Amino acid sequence: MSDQDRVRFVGGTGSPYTQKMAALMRYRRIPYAVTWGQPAEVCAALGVEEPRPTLMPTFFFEEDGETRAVCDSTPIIRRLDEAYAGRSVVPEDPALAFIDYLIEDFADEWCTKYMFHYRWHPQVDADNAATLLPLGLDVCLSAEQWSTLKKYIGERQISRLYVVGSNETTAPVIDASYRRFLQALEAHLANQKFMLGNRPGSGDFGLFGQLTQLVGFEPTSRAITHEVSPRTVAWVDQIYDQSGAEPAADDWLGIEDQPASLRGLLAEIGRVYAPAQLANAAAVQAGEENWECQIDGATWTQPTFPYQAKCLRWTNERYQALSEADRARVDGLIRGTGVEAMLRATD
Ligand SMILES: N[C@@H](CCC(=O)N[C@@H](CS)C(=O)NCC(=O)O)C(=O)O
Repeated sequence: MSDQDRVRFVGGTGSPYTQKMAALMRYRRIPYAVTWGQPAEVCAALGVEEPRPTLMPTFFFEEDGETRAVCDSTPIIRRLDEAYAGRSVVPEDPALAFIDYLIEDFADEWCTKYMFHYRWHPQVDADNAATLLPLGLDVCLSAEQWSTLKKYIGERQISRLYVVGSNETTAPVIDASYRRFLQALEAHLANQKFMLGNRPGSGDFGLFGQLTQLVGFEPTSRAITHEVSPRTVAWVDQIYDQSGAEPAADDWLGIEDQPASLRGLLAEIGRVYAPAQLANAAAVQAGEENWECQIDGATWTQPTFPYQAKCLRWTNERYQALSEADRARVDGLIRGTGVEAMLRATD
């Protein structure tokens, strides 16, 4: 194998999506080369046009003899699934693949609110993150550069807490949701190793990415996770490197055979993520810059995100693309969880 056969990507140790993809590459046994740094700088060094927006991680793929920089882990996972045979993270059963996709979407778009909130809302965590994140990109920073970056990153990110809807009103809502999410995982992991059976799906990697930070980086959420779900703490260590797992086709559990504990996770998705997604999509449609809705008994306010409206549309398209029989199987699993509301949206 030559170095050119390695899939190159760049991101940060403190970036959940970068950790998601690095763990995926290890599990899939895809040779990779990760650079810990700023995507814009690596694009410039390679003479490659930056993706818009430029996010962590940024992947580099050879296309028609040219290197192209690409972002967004969810489609990249599907692209890698097509390009590299075996050890797929997308269940063959379309109904199960839909549930896997839903869990990945929830991890990427809602669990990241837990991550960002615990990282920058509590003072102790904000100080920890502002101190360590610059070093995660360059461990040799001079004291002067370090203190400049610490101030810059800390001020910038704290001022962006509103972007994920984190504020004094929503702090208890986020905290309660994180604790219920952990209780659901604690119950579910007592039954099986991964969300949908005995092999990991894309949803597991999505959750893992956010949890690397929630368990491994932010002091407040680390303490909560140890208190509420020791199994989650151990799971994060294990999913970090699943290169030795030997998955078999029947390691995916059929929808009908999933333990009741899976519904705990789906119920959290329906309780908090569904209303947020619906309110955001309605605001995008109405051309409003902000949205407000009731989530778990509190008023949630945040800026509108066209990308998250697209996520809702993609979820719906996947649901609608299922055969009638598979839709009925999905319906049977999600009935009463609140997820149904997301699948009625037609934007
Ligand atoms: N949907 C993207 C999200 C990636 C993302 O948001 N990455 C963050 C870091 S974890 C980022 O680069 N944010 C840019 C910024 O904060 O300026 C994915 O799945 O890859």
